Amino acid sequence: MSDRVVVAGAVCDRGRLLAARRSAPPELAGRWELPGGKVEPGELPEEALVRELREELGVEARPVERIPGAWPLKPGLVLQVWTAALVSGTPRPLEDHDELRWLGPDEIHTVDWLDQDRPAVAEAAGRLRAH
Ligand code: 523
Repeated sequence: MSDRVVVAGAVCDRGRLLAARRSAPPELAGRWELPGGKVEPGELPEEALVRELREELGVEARPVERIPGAWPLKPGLVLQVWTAALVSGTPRPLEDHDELRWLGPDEIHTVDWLDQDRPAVAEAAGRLRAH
C-alpha cells in the first residue's frame, strides 16, 4: 500500500517565506512548519494544498513547483512540499496555528522548524536567495 501524502506549501512572497507555528497536537505545538495537511481521497496533492491554505490561512494560493523529495513523517505518512505563490488575501492563523511569520533568507533559522520540514525549508530559502 502506498503512503498517505501530507502536502505543505513553501509560500513565498516578496522574497520571504511563510512560517506557521502549530497549536496542536501537544507534542508538535510551538514548533514551526510549512502549512498544509493530508491529501484527501480523490484529491490531487496540488488541490489539497490549495484547500489547506484556504482553510488554515484564509488565502488563495497557487502551487508553483514541487520541491524534489519525500520525507517520512510516521508509518504510512509522507511529506511532499510545493512552492506556492499568494493569489489573494493576507494569511491569518485561522486553524491549527497560533502565529505566522514572514522570514527573509537570513531569518530562516530564527524559528524552531519541525525536523521533517527542514530539508524543504532549506531548499525554499535557497530559492528565495536566488531570486
Ligand atoms: N506535518 C509535518 N510538517 C508539515 C505538515 C503540514 C504536517 O511534519 N509541514 C505532520 C504533522 C502531522 C501530520 O503531518 O503528524 C499531519 O499534519 P496535519 O495534522 O497538519 O494534517 P491535517 O490537518 O490534514 O490532519 P487532520 O487533523 O487529520 O485533518
